[in-house]
Amino acid sequence: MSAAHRLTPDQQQFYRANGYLLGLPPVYSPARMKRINAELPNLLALLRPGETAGDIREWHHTSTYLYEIVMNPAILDLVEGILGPDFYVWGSHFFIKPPHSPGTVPWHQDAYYWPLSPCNTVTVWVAFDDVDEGNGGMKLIPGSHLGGLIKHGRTADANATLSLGLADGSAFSPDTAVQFRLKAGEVSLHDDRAIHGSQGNPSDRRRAGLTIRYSGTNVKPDLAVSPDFVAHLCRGTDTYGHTPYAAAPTTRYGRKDYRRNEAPAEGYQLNPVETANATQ
Ligand SMILES: O=C(O)CCC(=O)C(=O)O
Repeated sequence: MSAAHRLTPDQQQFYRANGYLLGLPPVYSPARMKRINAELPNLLALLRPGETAGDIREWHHTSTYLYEIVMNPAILDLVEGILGPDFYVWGSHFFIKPPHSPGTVPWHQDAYYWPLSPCNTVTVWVAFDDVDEGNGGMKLIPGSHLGGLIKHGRTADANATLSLGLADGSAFSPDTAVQFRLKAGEVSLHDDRAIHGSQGNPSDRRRAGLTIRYSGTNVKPDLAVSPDFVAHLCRGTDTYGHTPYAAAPTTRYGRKDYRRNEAPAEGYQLNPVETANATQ
């Protein structure tokens, strides 16, 4: 485990202004990350025919292997610097692009999909591999979280791994995007309204990342839309009582079973509040 790092006022200010943060100290040493990667096949072995690594969503509820990552104190320290002392974790989702895979992630804002209100969610993207422009690393439009939510449409990109996205040039300029570059064991942070996406991976290198979603305890899930929504309190106390909490898992590798129609393939539910308010 790597040494704890508390965000500096400058880092907090940068995140507030730009909607993302890079340049953080690693949360796992190379040796630890190697051991984490060595265990990953045990999780992949639980996938059913037709499923891909992208179907490993919220398995931190059922696998101590992932629960330990989402509860890593070095990660929680970073999140606390953004969300403050009281927050929970509710989401985890692998984005793995094998070598020579065309799959793209279209430009999108996470909050457009999630049945959560208000917008107060941070994603921690944990690099399982070195990621950069060569293997389809993520890109993000700085400051785009400040402009509100934009209506998403069906994407025309046949390689897209999400069904909805924002067309290039629709109310933002992709030329201003920042390329995320991380070493295995490092993380980036991004705001749930920041526009981001990624290209395919033409390289010989795998590009694997685990996204983890943390929300302030003031965030209320719409349980009518996502009746299975459940969280784990990470830090502090929850005086709001909006969110159901689950017990920690006890099995090293366990899969979550999805209810029929529970979630579309991309793993998000459309956010009824935010889609109604989105502007074009
Ligand atoms: O890993 C990627 O390329 C995209 C990740 C993403 O869309 C997300 O964190 O919401």
